[in-house]
Amino acid sequence: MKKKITIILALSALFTLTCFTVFLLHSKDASLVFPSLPQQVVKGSRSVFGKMMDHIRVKKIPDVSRKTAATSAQPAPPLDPCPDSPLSLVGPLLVEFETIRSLQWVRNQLGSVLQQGGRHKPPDCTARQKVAVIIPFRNRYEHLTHWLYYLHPVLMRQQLDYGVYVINQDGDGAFNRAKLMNIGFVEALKEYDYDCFVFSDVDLVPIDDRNLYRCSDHPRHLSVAIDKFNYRLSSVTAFGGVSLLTEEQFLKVNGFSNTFWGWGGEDDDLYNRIIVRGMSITRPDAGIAKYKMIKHGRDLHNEVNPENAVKTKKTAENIETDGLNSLNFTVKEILKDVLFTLISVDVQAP
Ligand code: UDH
Ligand code: MN
Repeated sequence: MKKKITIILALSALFTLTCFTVFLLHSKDASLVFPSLPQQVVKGSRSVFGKMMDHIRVKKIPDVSRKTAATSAQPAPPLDPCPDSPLSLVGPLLVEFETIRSLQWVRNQLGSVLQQGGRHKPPDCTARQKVAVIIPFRNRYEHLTHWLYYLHPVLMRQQLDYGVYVINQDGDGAFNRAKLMNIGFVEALKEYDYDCFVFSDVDLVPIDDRNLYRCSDHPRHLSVAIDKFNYRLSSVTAFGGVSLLTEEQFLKVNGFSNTFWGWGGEDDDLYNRIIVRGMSITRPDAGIAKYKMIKHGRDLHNEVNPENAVKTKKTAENIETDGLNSLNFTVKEILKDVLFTLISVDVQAP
């Protein structure tokens, strides 16, 4: 009899344990089962950079949808459009890169007001534009930290509905800034209905927040006056550094060329594409469109490529077949930091 009871008890304990395991495995919150699951990894295998980012704070976004449904069936009334001239702009800014800033310190400063992936929108009005900031990147962590520290508050004051996309070239093949920009455009659009694209170097920080990161009727060049060039525009056709195009404008020029490997030419080629497609460029006033460039030398695997200058003479021949419509790449990894979305890509360097 005693033996029978023991067997029954053992069997029921086994049954309870099995049920509990099945429940956990089907639970939505996988972290209950796998507490060490790296939640910030969205896709693919983990790079060295991914491992470095393991301490990323994954911000919990409260589930307000259910609460709203319970309290009222009415959706919130739409907010008024934000003013054309944002009211909280301050004008000239103090910008310096001597202070040592860590990514974690910047997260501590700004993380609480941002949404995962480096997103933000004005809480009290509807932004005039949905802006994706695309940054071509490889091994410039220090620059990225300064950039994030200064740009997030500026973009917030400018009342944009924006997201920051760092497009990291995987491997050490020849750098291709232009192709990374095209990839950023395609990948950002998969995520949100952006209507304006800022293509910005990681080392350019505006020193006046009246320089609005907003698109206009024609493609727009923002980095007019850079300290490195004594705050003077290098040429009337300059279009590198920080430039903005709407989705429509970027599609019209078939994006950047994908074939500018190494340093130089891709920005002039984009300028030519704009002219070939019957548009012109606009710029803010040089007294406002001022920038500091973080000091740096030339990077490894981004040497000047003399073939690039030759290619800028052939824009009209190439625009039809070289660009967004011929873009090939592989996404290796997508990381969601609170300060930015990092997309590591294989650009198929030669
Ligand atoms: N970039 C990287 N990693 C690289 C190369 C380029 O992230 O290895 C990105 C980054 O966003 C950078 C942009 O590509 O801001 C443009 O590259 P750059 O900053 O090298 O271009 P710039 O015209 O450089 O500023 C000119 C070479 C400076 C040499 C100065 C020697 N006195
Ligand atoms: Mn630079």
